Amino acid sequence: MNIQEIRTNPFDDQKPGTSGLRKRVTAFQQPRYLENFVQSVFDTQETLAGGTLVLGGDGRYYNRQAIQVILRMAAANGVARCLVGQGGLLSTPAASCVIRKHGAAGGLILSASHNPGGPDGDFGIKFNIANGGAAPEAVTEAIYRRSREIERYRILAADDIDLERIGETRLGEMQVTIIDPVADYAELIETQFDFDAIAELLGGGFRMAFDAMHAVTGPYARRILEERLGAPEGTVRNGEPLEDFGGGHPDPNLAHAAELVALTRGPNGLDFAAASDGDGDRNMILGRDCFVTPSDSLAILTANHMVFPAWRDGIPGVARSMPTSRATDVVAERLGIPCYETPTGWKFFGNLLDAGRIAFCGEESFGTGSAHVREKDGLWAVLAWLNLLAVERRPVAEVLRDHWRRFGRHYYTRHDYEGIDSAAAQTLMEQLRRLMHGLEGECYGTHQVGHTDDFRYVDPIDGSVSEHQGIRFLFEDGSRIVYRLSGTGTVGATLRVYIERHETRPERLEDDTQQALADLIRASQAIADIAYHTGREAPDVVT
Ligand code: VG1
Ligand code: CO
Repeated sequence: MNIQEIRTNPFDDQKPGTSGLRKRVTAFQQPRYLENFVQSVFDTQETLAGGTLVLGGDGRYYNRQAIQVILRMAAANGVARCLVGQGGLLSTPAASCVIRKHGAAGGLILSASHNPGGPDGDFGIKFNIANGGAAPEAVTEAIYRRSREIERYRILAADDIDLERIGETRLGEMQVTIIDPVADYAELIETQFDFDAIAELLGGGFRMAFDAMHAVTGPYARRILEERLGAPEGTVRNGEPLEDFGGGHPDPNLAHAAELVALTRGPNGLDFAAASDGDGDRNMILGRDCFVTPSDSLAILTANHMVFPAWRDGIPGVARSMPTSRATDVVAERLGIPCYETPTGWKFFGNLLDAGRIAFCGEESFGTGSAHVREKDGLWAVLAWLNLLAVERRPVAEVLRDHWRRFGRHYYTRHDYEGIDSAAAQTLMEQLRRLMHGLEGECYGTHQVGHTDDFRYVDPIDGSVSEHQGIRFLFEDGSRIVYRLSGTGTVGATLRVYIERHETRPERLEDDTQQALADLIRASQAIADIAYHTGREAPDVVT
């Protein structure tokens, strides 16, 4: 075996954000950049030596090169076995599933999620632990600390291995198994839902489309929706994973999946449409002439958990990220189960899921999932909705309206101010932190500020504390405005402002969201002096 010890020195920008280390492709192409981060993982995660590592990514530009480097480094660092998705592909939820099923010590997932790909786009790498979930803060901190003092990395001098041929090979002393990226996941997901009912729905004139946005979910959706459940060929659109996602932005929202949205409009619109993101963990759910917000989706799935075979006998609890609307809280209260509120980022659900405290969890950012894996799961959400519709047999819009009539409606919007100056963004947040308590009692239109705070999370399972997770303005009438800075951007800073209001008067339930929130939106801009700090009169993206 020809193991090389290569001298290196630290980069100072390898601090993982909300979801791993995410940078421009050009940053990762710097000599030693990827190697330093990966060696920092091996240096701090001692169970990897002698253990199994899962490896795969969303297929974006640089995926294959990175996989070859990581394989050689894994071999040189004593990993016993590496499971790699064929072609270097593994969706994020599938990677989580494979880690759990095969008792791996961890996994490395290569993705920048919904960020654009290609030579001028973004790349990312994320370490997942043995429970299949993204590493918690203590682990990412240790990796980051190591990256600041690294002096050498280890790599095997060897040729590239063939990522296409399923089966076993060796790299030095390490066994490499190229696996079908879909098989384990497809087997698991079938245990969660009533596949017979869904197949019957799809065979009975129900019209749907799934947009894989030329990202990783194409092969998964084809196998499960078309081959297994009998949806007509062509149901899965843009199903070929491409290195640049066909030039698109693999972000399933109303702006980036506009073509799909158009298919659901008008009397001839599809009954159902859905999309997923670059790495397959996000979802967008549409019905004819309607869009289900991710916050409502979590609430509706929670209210209807008994239609899912895996949860027929009840659910222990649910969780949502703090900025996600409180629609699920209302349902949980009615069901008499706890609803936990965690900081942004799926990793914060891990302990609750491991402890069996929650069945479902979700984020407003198009993330929904359950205890079947430790990542959010786009196809899980799509199948959950199909399972629900197979039982309900009525249009999505009716399911939605019926939910609002029973629980009230949480008008909800997120305003993003993107690519703003990082220092200006910090100043804005610091000023808010200083001013917030003084604004308690102030009135904005008819909304009076009640309590304000800077969200601090104490993990109910291990007691770990996460500070400064977003500034909250809670109004006396139950409305809420939340401010936080994004932890996934690669240029400047992104300010996210989350605005919500709970409406229980049935005669007011049909309003347009931006209209229904107009005075709170104005308040959100005034309270934080957004125009002054950012020079922006309006948000760049409204969801
Ligand atoms: C965003 C979302 C957050 C999500 C994260 C990763 O983070 O707001 O809810 O968990 O992306 O999603 P931020 O820090 O930019 O707000 V993904 O699909 O990149 O794994
Ligand atoms: Co994603």
